[in-house]
Amino acid sequence: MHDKEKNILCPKDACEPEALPLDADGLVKDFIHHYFHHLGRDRFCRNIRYHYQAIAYTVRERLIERWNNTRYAYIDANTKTGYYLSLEFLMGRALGNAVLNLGLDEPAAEAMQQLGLQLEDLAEQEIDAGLGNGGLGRLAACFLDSCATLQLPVMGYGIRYEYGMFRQRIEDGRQVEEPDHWLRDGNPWEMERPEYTQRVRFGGRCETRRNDDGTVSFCWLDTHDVLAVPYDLPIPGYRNGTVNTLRLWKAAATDVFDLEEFNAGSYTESVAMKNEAENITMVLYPNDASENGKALRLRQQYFLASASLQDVLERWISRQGKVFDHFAERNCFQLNDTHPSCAVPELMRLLMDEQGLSWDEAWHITTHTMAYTNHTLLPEALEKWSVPLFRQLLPRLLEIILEINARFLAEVASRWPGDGERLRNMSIIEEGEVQQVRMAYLAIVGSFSVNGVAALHSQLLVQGLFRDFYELWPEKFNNKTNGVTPRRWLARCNPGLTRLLASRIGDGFVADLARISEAVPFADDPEFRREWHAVKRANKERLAALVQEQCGVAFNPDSLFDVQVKRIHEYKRQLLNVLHVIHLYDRIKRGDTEGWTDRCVLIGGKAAPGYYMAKLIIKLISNVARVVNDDPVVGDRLKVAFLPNYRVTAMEVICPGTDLSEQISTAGKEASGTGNMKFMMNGAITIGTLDGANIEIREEVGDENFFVFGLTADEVERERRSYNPAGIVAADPELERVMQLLTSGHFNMFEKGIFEPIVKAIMSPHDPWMVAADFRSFVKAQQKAAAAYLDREAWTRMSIVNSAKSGKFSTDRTISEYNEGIWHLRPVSPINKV
Ligand code: 4GP
Repeated sequence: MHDKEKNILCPKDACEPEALPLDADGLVKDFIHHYFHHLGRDRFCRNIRYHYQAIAYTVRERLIERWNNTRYAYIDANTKTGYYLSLEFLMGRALGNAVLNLGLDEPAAEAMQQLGLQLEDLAEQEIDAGLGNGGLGRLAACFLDSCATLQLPVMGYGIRYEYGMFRQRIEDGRQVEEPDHWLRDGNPWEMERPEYTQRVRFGGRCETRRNDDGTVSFCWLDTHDVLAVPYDLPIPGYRNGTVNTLRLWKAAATDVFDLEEFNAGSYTESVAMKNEAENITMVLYPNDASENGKALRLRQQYFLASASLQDVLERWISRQGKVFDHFAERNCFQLNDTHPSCAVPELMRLLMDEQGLSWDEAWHITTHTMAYTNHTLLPEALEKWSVPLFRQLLPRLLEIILEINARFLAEVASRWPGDGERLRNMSIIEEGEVQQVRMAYLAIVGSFSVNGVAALHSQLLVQGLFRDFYELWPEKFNNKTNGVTPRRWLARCNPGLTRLLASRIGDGFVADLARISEAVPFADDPEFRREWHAVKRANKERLAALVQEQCGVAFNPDSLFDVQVKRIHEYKRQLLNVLHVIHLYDRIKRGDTEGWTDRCVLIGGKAAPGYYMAKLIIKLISNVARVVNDDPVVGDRLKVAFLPNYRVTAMEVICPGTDLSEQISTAGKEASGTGNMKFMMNGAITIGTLDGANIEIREEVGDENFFVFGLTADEVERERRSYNPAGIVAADPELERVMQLLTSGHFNMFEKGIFEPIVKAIMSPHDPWMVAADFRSFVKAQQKAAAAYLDREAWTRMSIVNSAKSGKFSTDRTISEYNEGIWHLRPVSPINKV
């Protein structure tokens, strides 16, 4: 391991290299250098992977120059820093994004052409960095892009999982999971930084010692330590010279062999110990918005929190000394959901046990630096860890948590004297057969800010889940509506539309999406509409080619492309979408096709491997698709496909080619949604419930440019009490026929009874997702959409308006709000030598 004390300083200016050229010739020269000298390939090598690696290294070194300059500028500015702590960063591919943000798109494409290569073919070689499940992880990735673009000193901290999100194959209509060994061919974008390795402790026991001077100190003894080795990824801002850092931790064993065991001949056992340490960062838990509960997951969470906080403290001490008076003014930690919330007691521990601060001093710092974002209202996703597990794995942390709780409950008791029930409800420790630590409560108590991710979600949080806390500390609670980065989700994924927009309003909207509204008047310009339609049409052809290749289903680009891609979850109601597909099929079979709009329905998404119903829904979609697509009577009127292995890279082709964006969750359940924003930005029109950010999208585009349907969140809760799906089905002959097709086994002729659990779920008066309740209004909204699509001019107009009114949904806006309301960081521009 590197010795931190023995770093040899590089004389600042003496060894700094010349700035690298940004023109095509310069790129060609460096590409050739990397290909032959660095990668060691020769003229006989035909493997395109090495071409990708050569261009990746060529781009990377241009990032590194800016990365160093950014670091120097931050050190010089000596200003407050933000840290985004997240167990997930769903980054996708890096090459295209780096090329775009560095402004190298044209020279890089030209350089590759000079070499007889296509830049886009090389980009296709890159494996997605799939270090996340879905919305929460992708949001973290968009946030990093926006922080760098706004030149905010923000560093991301996460885990370098050896295996990211599993790859999904569909076999006989069912999901099969395969490991995603994304690092197999190396990762040219990461830089190992062993000199910043940290040591993270687990297990052992605690001792309280009375010192000679009467003070008490706490010791955490006999721990099993694991090393955290950082790998840094460059995060380029958009054409501004800033490159921020995402630091991902990998676990490594402290000593490769435990000598004692080795001497005793237990070679294999001692190697097994090494495995146990390294297992911590082996695999991403593939659960989206639902329970994990496994000890290894808690280890991951603490590992991230501890390594990151130690890293920040070490940097602080190296620059400011062991004085923490101004630490809270100069540092801010944003916790991405409760996953990293061990950071609250861990910062307390580090400040008290290792830096000698008093409880009150440490608590002041902790509660002035931590901020917590909640991403879901689903109760099953609210993390709880059993007290016995905590005691075994993190005994010192548990002591601190219990002390935090005792002091907190005293505050509650003084505010509401004699209210035992409130004390029980608000306690960080849930009583029961096995006591549990409620991580969300720990995060709220330890933070100065708690936010939801869309207006409705933030409102429901303070009215429901967190009501008691809101009554106690209303000032802590706020909303920060999500967004997506317009770099990846417009400029990069939809160059055709970007060029068209730029031809009329200039290209300023890429860095300042509010300006996209300047395109609104062009919705009335027939020539602009014609060009818009042509771009959409080309994007639909690209999407159709993907569907053909991946699913073997022919999508006709003249049809309405109706798309729902996201994690498979009952609350997101892919099932409602399937019921509508079955209804359309039924209409065709009955000959009820007057004024028909041809439609291609695409559904994609991964199900958590242990989520039985979600997996069954995938099977149903696949089976319905087979019956529909194979029926010659149906023909082009309806096509259905399930796209396997939905991921960031697939969405980059999907959202530009979509006409109709399905955002159909049961109202009150989807915290925000961000797919909805990507579709809108690319000119798809939403069919959606009044849920999450759909509400704000509708506010922006107006009711006439949005197909709304379904119960509101309030209505859902009201109607739930007397919900009677059997009555709803009986009163709706079309829904009855759909249910009849399902129960008769029409879609599972040789797989008797497999969909019974689905029928039962729909027909249950306790169906939490109330699928039957919204069927009729969904069908009506779909009819409206289908009719609207037949009027190409009107549809294109709506499409333009959607895109032109997407300005609010840039993460630049979201991050500006985080900064103004929570972080208070000053933008810093690097002294731009390059
Ligand atoms: C997701 C929410 O389900 C989604 O509505 C939201 O847009 C996204 O977070 C980002 O805020 N939640 C998760 C999760 O991905 O694991 O809880």
